[in-house]
Amino acid sequence: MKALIETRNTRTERVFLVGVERQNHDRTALRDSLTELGELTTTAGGEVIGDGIQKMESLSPATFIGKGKAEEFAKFCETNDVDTVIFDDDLSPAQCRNLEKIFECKILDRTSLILDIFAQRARTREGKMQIELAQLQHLLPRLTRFWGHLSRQSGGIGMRGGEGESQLEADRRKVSERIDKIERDLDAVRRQRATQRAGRQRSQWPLASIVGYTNAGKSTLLNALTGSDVLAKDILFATLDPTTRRLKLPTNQNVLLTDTVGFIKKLPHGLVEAFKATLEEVVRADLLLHVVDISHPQAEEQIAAVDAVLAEIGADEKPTLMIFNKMDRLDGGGALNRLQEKFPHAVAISATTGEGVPALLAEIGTQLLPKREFLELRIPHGQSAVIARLHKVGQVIERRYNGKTARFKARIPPHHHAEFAAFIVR
Ligand SMILES: Nc1nc2c(ncn2[C@@H]2O[C@H](COP(=O)(O)OP(=O)(O)OP(=O)(O)O)[C@@H](O)[C@H]2O)c(=O)[nH]1
Ligand SMILES: [Mg+2]
Repeated sequence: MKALIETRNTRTERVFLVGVERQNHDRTALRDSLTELGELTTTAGGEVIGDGIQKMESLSPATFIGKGKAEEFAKFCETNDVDTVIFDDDLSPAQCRNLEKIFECKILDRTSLILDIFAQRARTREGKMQIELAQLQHLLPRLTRFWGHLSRQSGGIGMRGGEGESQLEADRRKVSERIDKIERDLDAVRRQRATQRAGRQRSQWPLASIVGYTNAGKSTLLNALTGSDVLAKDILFATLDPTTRRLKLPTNQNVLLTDTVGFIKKLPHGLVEAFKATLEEVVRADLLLHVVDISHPQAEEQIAAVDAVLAEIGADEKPTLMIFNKMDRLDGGGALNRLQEKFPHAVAISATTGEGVPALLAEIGTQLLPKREFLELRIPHGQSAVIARLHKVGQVIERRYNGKTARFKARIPPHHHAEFAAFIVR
């Protein structure tokens, strides 16, 4: 079955952004949020023509911003040939419809925009299915507005759909069938993942997951540590699908390192839901490596946004190593000093120059150490296979031979405990 919502290139859309300044909220935060919305728009292939802010104490249930303000913005949009207006906050389907009547152009919210970028980026079958599901669920109630007089304007950002629109129009049932089908397929894919995972579980290397705000340098770090070549680019959401690589620490300990999708402020809940399977790597990790772009003026807010998503997926209690990246871009130490005070164990690095990476590896080793159990063993010389095995899976710290047995002090991964149980002295 063909996807109902598909990605296709369209001409550069002219976009106007709208933000709301609420009482007691500071203006810089809103400005930064709009700047980010602008970056998201560019990432999606649009061109920002301008933006407008309205100060409001309470939002209008009908039109989100005030009707008068909306009309004022609409006039600007008409004069400047704007195709699409994007709101920094989520709109209800009714607000979308009402605003569309005022603006007479396509109205999107932040969530639709992020979903659209994800749709463009998804590469694996699972990624594509997850995103299509989230899009169908989020956009479906909002799509209705394009069925009327504005149907000509559908397509483009947030609305990329091949045969989609007419199909939707013709038969809503088809959409829910499609949702069912994706859900079934996703189930199958997830079962397959679980099998792969079980296979990996047998190898029992500890798992470390790289998390962080989008564009923090997660993929660059994975590449630097493991010599892989995951796409690392100065765009938002360069990575969608997780990549796992083996990392051998200087102590010879092996770690499975996963790079995955970046987080963002106001990450749509539906998307977190949709990506739960992908993010399972994060949930299952023994250690989280939280990469922060320390050169970003909003570094602290970004840390908070990442923590919020971690809490949402139930991974906020995990042992976490804070990594302050892009040290090479810092000139003054203002934000760095403040954040180092807050996170005294953070490791400062530059993933591009390699500065601080040896210290990072040592710290990862230390953090994962409790994964190994310290044991004293007595093994008869005759059991040479067991002795060889011990050297292979463990780290022998001390060895003494007396008489017919050899005594060892060694660290071994706990899942190998059973193999040596008969020989443990202490
Ligand atoms: N100057 C400098 N740039 C860096 C460093 N680390 C990463 N970058 C750059 O930052 C940009 C984003 O890097 P990525 O590795 O793609 O970031 P990411 O966290 O994987 O981003 P997403 O996958 O989009 O969420 C790229 O242009 C990198 O070259 C660093 O230590 N110093
Ligand atoms: Mg990446």
